[in-house]
Amino acid sequence: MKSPWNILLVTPLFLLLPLRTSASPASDDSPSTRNPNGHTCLACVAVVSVIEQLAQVHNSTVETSMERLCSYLPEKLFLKTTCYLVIEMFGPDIIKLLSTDMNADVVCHTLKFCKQDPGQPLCHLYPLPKEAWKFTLEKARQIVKKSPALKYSRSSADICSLPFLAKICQKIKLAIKNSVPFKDVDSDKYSVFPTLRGYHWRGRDCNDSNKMAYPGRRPDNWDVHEDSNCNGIWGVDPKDGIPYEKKFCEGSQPRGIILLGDSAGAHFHISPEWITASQMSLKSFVNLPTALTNELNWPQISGATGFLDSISGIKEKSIYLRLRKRNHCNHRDYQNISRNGASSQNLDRFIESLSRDPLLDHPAIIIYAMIGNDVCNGKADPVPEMTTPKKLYSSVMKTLKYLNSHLPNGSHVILYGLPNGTFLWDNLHNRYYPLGQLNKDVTYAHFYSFLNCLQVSPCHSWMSSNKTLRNLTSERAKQLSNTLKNIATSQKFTNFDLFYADFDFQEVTEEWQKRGGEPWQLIEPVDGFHPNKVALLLLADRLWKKVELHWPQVLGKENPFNPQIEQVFGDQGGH
Ligand SMILES: [Ca+2]
Ligand SMILES: [Ca+2]
Ligand SMILES: [Ca+2]
Repeated sequence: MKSPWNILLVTPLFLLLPLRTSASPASDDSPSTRNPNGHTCLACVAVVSVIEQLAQVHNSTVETSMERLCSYLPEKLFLKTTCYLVIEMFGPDIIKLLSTDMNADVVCHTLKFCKQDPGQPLCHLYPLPKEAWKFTLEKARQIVKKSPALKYSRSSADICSLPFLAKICQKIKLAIKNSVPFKDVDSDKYSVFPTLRGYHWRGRDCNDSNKMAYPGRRPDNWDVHEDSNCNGIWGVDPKDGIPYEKKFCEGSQPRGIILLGDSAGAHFHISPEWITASQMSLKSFVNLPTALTNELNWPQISGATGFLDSISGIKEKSIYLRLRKRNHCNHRDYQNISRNGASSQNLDRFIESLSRDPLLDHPAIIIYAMIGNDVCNGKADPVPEMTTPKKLYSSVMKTLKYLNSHLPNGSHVILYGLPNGTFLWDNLHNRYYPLGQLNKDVTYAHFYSFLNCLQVSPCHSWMSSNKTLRNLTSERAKQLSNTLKNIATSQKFTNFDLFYADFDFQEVTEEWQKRGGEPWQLIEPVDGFHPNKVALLLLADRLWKKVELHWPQVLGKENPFNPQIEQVFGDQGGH
């Protein structure tokens, strides 16, 4: 093991971050422009905080609390093994430092996971120690002076240099890079495997050894012999000799739903249980391997393409489930073409992962929802990095031309506007951040400023105490929304009609409040940025109602044969 500190990055909390969160560029070639130590520092502070707080909650030693944390982790993806390796390496130092009342910031600076570069501000999550920072740090350094762990180089971070992790790392990287399923025997871009861009992202392949059988295609010979479009409907009615696909679906105008989105569309979510010591148990990390192999996204329960029963506690359903309910012939016809960090400026790097044959497949509803990264980034000066209306215009036109040559005639494209993100600061800044709840010492204002200091914020300009900057960002977002609106009203394409819809977060919040909810309950607690699953479903509900009212042709008709389909085919083979 030539660089054992990398192990640390593979413990769950550490993995959350290097995989790039929402505002990171979708490309793999631009990390040089970002603070290379930022994510490492953030991850270290999170893990050390959890260890410290577990000790506090259970009134145990630091050593016991580290073992407790590792014991909670699943064996899958070598998470538990890796955790024990990490405590073997860094445990003795962490024990020494935490037992002399050093906090997580001091520990991570002492162990050199956090670094203050000359001329740069000191980044810290917790209030600074009472004694001068330099003095405290010097004291801490003396404590671990002869530690072997300090000798290892912390440069050239690569989480995947460990032999036993190389394989899984490669799989995840490949899935991110191509945005197509890792396991796909017939190469039709549909999979029988859930994660690694499999059927959590697009309808399950019902025959993975036949590339002419996949969700969304027009049935081949009315699916007399096999289910060529994976909607679970095939064969011939013995009573009259008519193929079921013809009988139930002909003229029902089937259609699929395709989202072109960012981390919000893919439902980026870090479970608060993973960093909240008081709630942590064996159950907390059960879903971690699934999340990691989905790039920390949960498209299977997202607002656009979610197909699993929602555990959100609200009755609203995803756009896909509503389309399926309207016409059971649409079963499994969904694609979530989203990426963390996606924006109008980098969509061209993965739009080719979209799968639709203009001649063989049914038309589709495409939702273009790049809702944040054109105005959001983590730079110290975020404004110059924002997309201009002119740049947006030309990249969206390029995307639409691409779609026009790849979509079946009769498709529909909806351009979704950008939100006004000032609600983030307004609703969160004085609330306690998950890591700050136990001791009431870290608010979202502190957390945001820590992210901004490290230059790893998903959206420096909205997650900021600077009101002028927040307003300027909203102003730009509004200009970009107007650009999208102008495109939708002025441009015509041969293979689809084009619409624009506002991102109605304000309205959704008001509706939520009418139900007795609070606005902060709609925001992801750990990143303090993304809309959570409830917000996504409420937004989907709002969009659905708008489309149904103004452009009902987009959704198609209700299929009168739905009850018969249920009777003959049950759940149509599930999802
Ligand atoms: Ca396949
Ligand atoms: Ca297939
Ligand atoms: Ca079929």
